[in-house]
Amino acid sequence: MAKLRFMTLERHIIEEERKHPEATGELSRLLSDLSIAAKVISLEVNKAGLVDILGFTGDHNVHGESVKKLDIYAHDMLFRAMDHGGHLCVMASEEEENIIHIPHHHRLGKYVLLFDPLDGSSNIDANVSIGTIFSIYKRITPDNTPGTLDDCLQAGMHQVAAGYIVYGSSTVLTYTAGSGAHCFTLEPSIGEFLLSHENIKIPSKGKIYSINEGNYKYWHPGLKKYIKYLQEEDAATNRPYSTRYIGSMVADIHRTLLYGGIFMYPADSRNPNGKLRLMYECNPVAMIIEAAGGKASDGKKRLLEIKPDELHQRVPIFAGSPEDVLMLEEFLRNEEE
Ligand code: AHM
Ligand code: MG
Repeated sequence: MAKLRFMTLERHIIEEERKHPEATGELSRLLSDLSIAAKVISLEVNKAGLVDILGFTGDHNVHGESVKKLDIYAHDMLFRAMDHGGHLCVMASEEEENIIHIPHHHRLGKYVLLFDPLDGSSNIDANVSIGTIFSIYKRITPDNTPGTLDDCLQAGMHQVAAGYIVYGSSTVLTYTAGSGAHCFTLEPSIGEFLLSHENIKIPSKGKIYSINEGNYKYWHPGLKKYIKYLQEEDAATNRPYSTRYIGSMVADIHRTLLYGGIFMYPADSRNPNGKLRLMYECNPVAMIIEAAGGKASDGKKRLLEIKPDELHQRVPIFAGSPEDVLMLEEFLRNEEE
């Protein structure tokens, strides 16, 4: 097997930025600050099974010390790592109702950061993979003024970079800054993210579908037909598909990126906009999937083209191998007619 280049995340980001002669290095420094927050969160996530954290605010660990809920801890850590770098003018987090201003004594930058500090947090207590998701835009309001809600409410196609970190059997960071999606694995003893997959290409068609099938009763008829179709036997189209559903979007998306197939969190009769958040979860993941040659849709159109109306807006998502997403869209369309 060909050996990968020995490449740290830091060096990769700098090399990527050098491809753009107009770049100032600010985005590189921003991503590098983010990776430091990821390392600290990873450390805390790994300790979750050792001490009696178990994810609940107000609990006490074995030493009788009160501990923060892990998702609040991750939120605070990201804020503290990112507020003073001078790269950002505003942030928004899935854990906070309103936009987060940069404290006035820090320098303001030209970027906007949105994040889901700890996605899949219902899985923490079972030692199942969870993750952090981030999305970066350039501000649209004038420089050197505090960022606003308008800076945050941009369509996903305007993201300049996006990524996620999966805290799993190892900690893996995947990012794109527009040209390709790249994966790095944390080497814990030296504390560095090392390149593990460069320029990932998602298979054009997969063999796995990923959805919470317990909601079957509430689905759109087109979706029911599509899932039944995937379960039928047909050697020519590689069916039946297998099903895998972790219930942590980052982990389900990471597998989809590497193995192909389709991840779905649809709208249904109880949740007409689905469950997952456009700004914190779906847009960044859609940017990564597209950078790897995949597709991400709300069932009808390209997810990255949705113009958001509110920070915590939910959206149905279907993301993965291009042929699988196109087929799903066709099933949904056929039932509309
Ligand atoms: P969270 O933001 O509260 O962690 O919820 C998001 C998670 C996603 O990671 C995952 O895809 C989805 O919720 C699973 O939801 P469900 O339990 O309804 O299948
Ligand atoms: Mg989430």
